[in-house]
Amino acid sequence: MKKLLFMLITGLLGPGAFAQQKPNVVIIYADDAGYGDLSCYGATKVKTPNLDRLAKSGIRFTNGHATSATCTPSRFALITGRYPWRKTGTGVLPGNAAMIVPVGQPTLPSMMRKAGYKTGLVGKWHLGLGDGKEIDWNEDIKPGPNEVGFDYSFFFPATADRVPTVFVENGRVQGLDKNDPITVNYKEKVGNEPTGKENPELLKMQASHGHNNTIVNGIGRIGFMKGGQKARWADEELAYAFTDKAEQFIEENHRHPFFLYFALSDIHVPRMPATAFKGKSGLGYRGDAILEMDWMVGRIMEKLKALGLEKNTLVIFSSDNGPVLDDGYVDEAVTMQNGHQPLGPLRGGKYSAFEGGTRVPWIVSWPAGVKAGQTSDALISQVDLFASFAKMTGQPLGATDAPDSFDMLGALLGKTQKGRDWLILQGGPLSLVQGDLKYISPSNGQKLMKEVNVESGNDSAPQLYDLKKDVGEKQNIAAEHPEKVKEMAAMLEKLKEA
Ligand code: NG6
Ligand code: CA
Repeated sequence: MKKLLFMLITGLLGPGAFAQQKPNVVIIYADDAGYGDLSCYGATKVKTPNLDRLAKSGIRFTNGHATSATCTPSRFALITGRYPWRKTGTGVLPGNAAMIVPVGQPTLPSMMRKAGYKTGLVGKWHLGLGDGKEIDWNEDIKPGPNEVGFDYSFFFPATADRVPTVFVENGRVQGLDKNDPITVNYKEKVGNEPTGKENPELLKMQASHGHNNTIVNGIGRIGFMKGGQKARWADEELAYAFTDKAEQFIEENHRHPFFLYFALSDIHVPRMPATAFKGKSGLGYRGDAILEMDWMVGRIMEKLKALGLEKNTLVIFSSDNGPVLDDGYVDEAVTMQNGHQPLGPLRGGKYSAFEGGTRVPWIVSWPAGVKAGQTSDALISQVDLFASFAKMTGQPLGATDAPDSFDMLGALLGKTQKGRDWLILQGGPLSLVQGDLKYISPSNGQKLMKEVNVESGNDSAPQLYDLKKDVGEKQNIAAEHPEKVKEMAAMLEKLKEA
């Protein structure tokens, strides 16, 4: 009888009727947003009302981490459930790199698809494209996100400062004129368009370091390109273009459970926000980009509300690595800092082994499943989202799937404050966090990365910090605890082999 009733209702309402019980999942993944860049994390010089509201409606995590202090490796971990440093070639990729996400192995989106979700990527990809042969930007570009689990994708290949500066939709460059084919080269100049190096007078924003190859939209890029004139984006439209596509994906798929990975370009360089945001923060374009980022979050929340989905949608906001002020352009982030503290109480920043490299804003909201108004100190990593969502959606994981991903669903949903017992972090050197202690392995690189003005965390001696007492990592207590240092160094080695 029950079965009959089920069949009848399913027949009447369609297969989505029951599946819709599962929450939709939206990961909003900012680029280079620091722990102190949001007002709900203590920023006072800039306001992020939409993010603050999101945090109030759910949980604000104080000890949530990206796996790494740069983009590509953090994204690799998020998508594969595997630590990036286990695989070579997972550092920051050029725009013409081959895809590093293995085809045919389970990924976070392919797992969600198996669980009955429609899956979409909108925004920054930066995990490579193609199989290693030179990419032909004028044909179907494969493999890419659609071959590793996304039903839909609209993205730019690498970063906003790397060529090609075009959108790719489901493997095709958007708006490409066949008579003006695209060529990309990261070794030498192609075509005869001006470069930042040869023609700095043509730039609307000067480079402080690097970024002096092909000029697109008045901005010097990393890498050279020619062709595709009509397909090139204007930086000022990135936020609108991505938000429109994200909304469209939600609109088109809201009758099924959907999984949207919304990877923002903000607040990465070149910071060139929409004109509407320019000058609005009083902190230069970096602050204006924070306002734009917050606006994007607001638009997504409004869309969910308009479709009646705000209660049963789990929204996560986080960032791929910590903050940096001068990342290669003269954009007033430094001169107009005006007291803003992108790191909050942390030390280091983007690229760094100190907490500022990987400890990032992390908000979870799901009104139907998570109690509002919580703060959690649980230690969690983005590498854990794979196993946690597998648990949530009832997907079994094979023995070799997502090997570094732990089921942290209880912590993510605020059922417990207990997170991981330990976590490996990647700045330059690897660190091991265990309980309150953090061990940074010795390394010989420079201590201060001068161009970006970030403390790397490199030291030829081992470092040990008590994060509970000293989240700013000011007191290296390694000399007082030689046994602990030895133990944690050995544990890190063992975990690396595992
Ligand atoms: C660096 C770039 C920096 C940024 C970074 C990647 C220079 C001088 N610096 O090499 O601007 O693009 O790579 O950032 O070129 S990430 O957030 O994608 O990891
Ligand atoms: Ca980044």
